[in-house]
Order: sequence, then C-alpha cells, then structure tokens
Amino acid sequence: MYTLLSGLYKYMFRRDEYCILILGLDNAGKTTFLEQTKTRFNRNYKGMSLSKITTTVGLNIGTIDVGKARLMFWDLGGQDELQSLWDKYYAESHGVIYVIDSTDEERLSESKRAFEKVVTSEALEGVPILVLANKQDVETCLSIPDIKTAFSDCINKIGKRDCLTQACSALTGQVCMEVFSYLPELSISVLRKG
Ligand code: G3D
Repeated sequence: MYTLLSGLYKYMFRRDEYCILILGLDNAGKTTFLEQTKTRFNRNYKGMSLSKITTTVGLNIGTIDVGKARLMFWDLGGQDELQSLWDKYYAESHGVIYVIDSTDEERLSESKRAFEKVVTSEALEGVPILVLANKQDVETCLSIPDIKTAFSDCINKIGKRDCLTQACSALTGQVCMEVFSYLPELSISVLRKG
C-alpha cells in the first residue's frame, strides 16, 4: 500500500526536467536574462541587482518551474576561448536561447558566426532555438529586421527546427513579456524529449 501511494504521489508531483542552454557572445546579456527570468518565475528568489551583473566567465545555472516542467538554464561564457566548450553541453540540452546584443553592430558578424556553429552542430539537430535580440531598450539599437537581415545566411542552416526571434530587454524586463510567456510553451510543446 505504501509503495502504491508513494508511486502515485511521485507520479502526481513529478516534473519533467529540461535543460536549456543560454548562448551568445560575451556581454550580450545572457546572465542578466537568466537573473531576470529567475526573479520573475521564482517568487522567493532575491536576485542580485541586474545592473551589477558582469560578464559570464564559466557557467551560471538557474532553475525555474513552469507548470509540470522544470527548466534548468545553463548560461555559458561567450568569450572566444569559452565558445569551444559550448558543444560539451549540447548532448544534454533540450533547447537553446541565443542572445544577441542589438546595440553592438561591430560584433554582429562575430555573433552570426557563433550562431552558425550552433545551428550546424549535429548534436543540436532539431533542437528548438529562441533568438533574443537583446538590449532593445537602447534607442539606437538595431531593429529585428536589421538583425534578421544580418543573419539571413543562416536561415537554410536552421533546418526544420522551431526557431523564433524575439525582441528583448533583459535589463528592464519590459519588452520581455512575450519571451516569458513563450517559455512555458517552449518547455511543454516544442522541446526535444530527453
Ligand atoms: P553576458 O552574460 O552575456 O556576458 P551580461 O552579459 O548579462 O553580463 O551583460 C553585459 C552588460 O550588458 C551589462 O552591463 C548588463 O547590464 C548589460 N545588459 C544586459 N542586458 C541588457 C539590456 O537588455 N539592456 C541594456 N541596456 N543593457 C543590458 P555592464 O555595464 O555591467 O557591462
């Protein structure tokens, strides 16, 4: 009887766990996005001040629960020398959030090259990608069409996977609402099953 009840309890409160990689060049706003996400989804989370976040060196991890899903975010360092470590995490991942700094036109082609490597990686074949055009709160930032044009060579390489580009300001959170409302959908319907 105990086994039956404990099995039922576990079934009812079981959470499917998904790993989501947050990738992008250094300074794109990956850690700020992760902190903003944790603050919004974890009621008791007292995060660090977003304006005090410095660029990721190594790895930041964050977990949020959305419905019956637990999303584990791995925010990986984006410096050139750290990008070579990204593929070590690909096999474990169910989704990718790729963050672009919309204010950094100079590094847009560098970001495109890094993105290209991500989408052409065999280990990530079919894995859904959410592209965030971040820092949209800055008046002089590149628009979504500008960024799509700059990344247009990559379209054929994306393949049949789900890929969505969203405007975002991780710092203010104000233009992130669609992104946050997309997260449950990302976790439940489009993620590759483990
Ligand atoms: P990273 O983890 O991708 O390396 P961070 O990037 O999250 O450390 O952010 C790098 C810098 O960009 C930080 O500023 C951070 O405040 C800023 N930033 C992140 N997201 C946004 C955004 O949406 N809008 C604006 N305006 N700035 C953002 P500092 O000054 O600490 O380097």
